[in-house]
Amino acid sequence: ESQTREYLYRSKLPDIAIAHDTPLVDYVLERAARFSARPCVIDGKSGATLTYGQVAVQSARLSASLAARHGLRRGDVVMLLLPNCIEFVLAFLGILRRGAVATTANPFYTAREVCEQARACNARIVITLSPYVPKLAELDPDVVIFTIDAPPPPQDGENSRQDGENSPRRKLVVQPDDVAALPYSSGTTGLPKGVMLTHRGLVTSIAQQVDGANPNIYWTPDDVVLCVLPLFHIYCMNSVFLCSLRVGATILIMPKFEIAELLELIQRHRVTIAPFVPPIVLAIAKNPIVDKYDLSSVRMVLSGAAPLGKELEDAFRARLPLAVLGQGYGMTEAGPVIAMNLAFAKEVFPVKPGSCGTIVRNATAKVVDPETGVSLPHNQAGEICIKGAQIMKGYLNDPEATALTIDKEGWLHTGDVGYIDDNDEVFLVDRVKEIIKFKGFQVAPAEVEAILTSHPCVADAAVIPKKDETAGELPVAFVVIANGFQVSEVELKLFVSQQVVFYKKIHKVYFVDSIPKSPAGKILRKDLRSKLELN
Ligand code: AYL
Repeated sequence: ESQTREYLYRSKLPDIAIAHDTPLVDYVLERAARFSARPCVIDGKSGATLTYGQVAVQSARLSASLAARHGLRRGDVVMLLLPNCIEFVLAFLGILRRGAVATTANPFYTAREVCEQARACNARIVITLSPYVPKLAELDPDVVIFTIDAPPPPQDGENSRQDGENSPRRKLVVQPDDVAALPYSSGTTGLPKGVMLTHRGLVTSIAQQVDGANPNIYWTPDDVVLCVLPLFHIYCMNSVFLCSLRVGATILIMPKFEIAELLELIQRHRVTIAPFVPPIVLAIAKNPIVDKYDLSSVRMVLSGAAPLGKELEDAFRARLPLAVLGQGYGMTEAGPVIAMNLAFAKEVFPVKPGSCGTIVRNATAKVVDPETGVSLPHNQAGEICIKGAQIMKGYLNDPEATALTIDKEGWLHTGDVGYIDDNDEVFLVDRVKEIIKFKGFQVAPAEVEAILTSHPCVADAAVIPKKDETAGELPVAFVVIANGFQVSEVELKLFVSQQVVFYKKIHKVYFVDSIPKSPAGKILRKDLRSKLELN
């Protein structure tokens, strides 16, 4: 219980001064005037380009329009239900300029999933495309639906309206502890919850990545950063979009992953930075068409959000020998970046394959025994905990779940099991949380279990991950049929898939007599996992 010595881990990079009190948009666009004529965002498909100057002006205009037309105010929540597109970037910045909050959702979500999130965070406005409007039919009629592909005509005087954009008053509108982004995550247990990321937290996270004399990730205004991962997910929102703005790089937007198109875009735009997830790394490592393209411009490839196997790392390196490949490790609630590969730094450090990076600067980590809470020395595996100004403020309207994740001393418990080696590199080995990761996307077992048990023929259900070569993990279900009822695997799979986005679908149903549970009623997921391995 009482431990004489705490084992704490920090970056090898020195701490830096961070502009904690600056609103996020001012911070990321701080040097934009210097780059104003340079390309900021390019739409990969059409080639349409906006410069930094245009992004600054158009996001301010959109911000003023949301305020003038819809009365958008500080603290209001706006949902972005969009694929990757230039308008996502403009809308996100426009919302935050007002001190309002951007909650992001997957446009492939079913109506049920979209409405649940929009209602839970009391979204006042939804910014989307017209094909997705039917998903919003069940929302309160007061919610404003703003379609960017069919926008209303500008109102008189709207474009000329200054609305205090550059007045000193605006600086006072946004406070550092105001929520800026509200992505949803199920964290270590239960249903998806709104993760409150503040201006201060996000400024800190971006500074930890790209600021300082020796930035952990060294990007310059000459870099072209590929934006193929979904902007609604924190990885791309933070480490691709916001970090690119901060350094003045060009963001090349692709709405969805398609291998030939991606390779073609890399070649055409001389992409230098490629942030990926393991399934994309796998596709590039394995697909023979890669040889048909000139990918020599790529100097840095980041992988994160799910484990990257050592063999895959090697196979990929053989394919793109000129690029530095490394991993970042994060979690939405952690702000999100916890560790980042130091081979991406301006002055690089030696790193090992398989590592998830080194703890980011201006932060502290520890590795604790999940049973006793005692902190552990180098090379011993335990639950990774992180502390710093970058972590979430908490879960929206959920103090209990917040207290389960961030302890009284401010440590965020990740639910990831790993160790930190003698070179201070993080290696993840397991998870002690429920979450399933399908191609880096989160699946909350509790959500799928609730759907299954809502079926009249199902008495009880448990959903757990099954290892898979391409997806990493697949959700599979153990189901207890209610007495006297009959239902097939096919029927249950269909019942779930009609209510969820593709990655939450059930890939296999195992019918069982009972679900193993602890005396307190918690599903013993470990027992089910070992059952799967015997199968
Ligand atoms: P969420 N290797 C293995 N597992 C990982 C890794 C990794 N490199 N990164 C994340 N995970 C798992 O909230 C881990 O279980 O955020 C972690 O708790 O959707 C969980 O994914 C969190 O899932 C970056 C790099 C953000 C990574 C991220 C993480 C985004 C995933 C910014 O630059």
